[in-house]
Amino acid sequence: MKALITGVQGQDGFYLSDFLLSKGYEVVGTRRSVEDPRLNPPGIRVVYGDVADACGMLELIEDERPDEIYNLAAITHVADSFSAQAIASAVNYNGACNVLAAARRTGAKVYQASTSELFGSSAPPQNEDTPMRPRSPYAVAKLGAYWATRNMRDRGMFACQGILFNHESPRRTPGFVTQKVARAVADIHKGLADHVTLGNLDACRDWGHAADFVRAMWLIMQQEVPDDYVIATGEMRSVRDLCKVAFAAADMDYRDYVRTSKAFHRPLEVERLCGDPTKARSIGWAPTVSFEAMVKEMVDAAIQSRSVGAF
Ligand code: F7E
Repeated sequence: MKALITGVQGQDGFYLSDFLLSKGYEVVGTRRSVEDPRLNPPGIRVVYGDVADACGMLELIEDERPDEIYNLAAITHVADSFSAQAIASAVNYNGACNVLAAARRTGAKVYQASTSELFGSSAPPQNEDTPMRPRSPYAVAKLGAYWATRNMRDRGMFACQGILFNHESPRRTPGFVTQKVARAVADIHKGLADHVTLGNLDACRDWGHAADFVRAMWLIMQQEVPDDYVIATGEMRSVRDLCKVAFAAADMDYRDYVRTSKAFHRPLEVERLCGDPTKARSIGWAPTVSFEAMVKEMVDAAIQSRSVGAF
């Protein structure tokens, strides 16, 4: 089996490549940024490819002829998308349409990376039937991709989606709150900083581990009938809870080090996300890493990286 992963240099590309290689797949991944070999997952072939470029995607997919395509390429920072609406749309919506259209020509199956941000202001717990009320340009573009995928499926294509809630790991970039906090703990622990400034500490998320969530992507792709699945742990924590657990992992009390600033608040916030993964459980998926273990892994990795001078 041959898989193509778009956006392979991101966190999920790394874990999914590793998982598919362990299953015996040949894996090709696309990168968009200037080539930095340190970002390439080991054991796979990485080629240039931008999902926003319809011709390029068609050529790539026709040349490579993958059996399965995992469309992970996206503008992923929700906060940044408020000042990049057109780019978010070009990549997260048009990009998904380009991948779907090309895959339809070759007969490849498509997994589209969907997101809990679609639920926006709908109250938790959120499942596949919860009304979608997006609250950012990121989520609006992803909602377009969600419907484009469903429409292609209704036209007979194998097009499926995971509606993934937040998922983290030491491979997360520091623009996301878990890694921002983990690295701040490391810096403070090493005496390199004395505080961290965050935004809304009351926002609540359902945080899982990326390694568990990429397994769900593959499982969704192996079903006989393509469908959409919420992937979540079913447990909700606040950003304040995150701080408490992360600082405690290095024997510190977050109240001594965490400050807040309106500068890190979003123009529109998604206050509470907590998924109901009942449908995913019915196909044999369950998370294995607890919130506490995931946060500790991130803090330990950040302290380790700081010790060797790298971030
Ligand atoms: O924010 C609050 C912030 O940036 C989580 C992406 O993978 O998951 C991710 O989106 C919460 C928000 O992730 C800071 O306001 C407080 O309520 O880590 P985040 P996200 O926006 O939930 C979903 C499922 C995706 O699909 C996205 O692609 O934390 N928060 N203070 C902060 N957030 C950040 N980044 N920085 C702060 O200082």
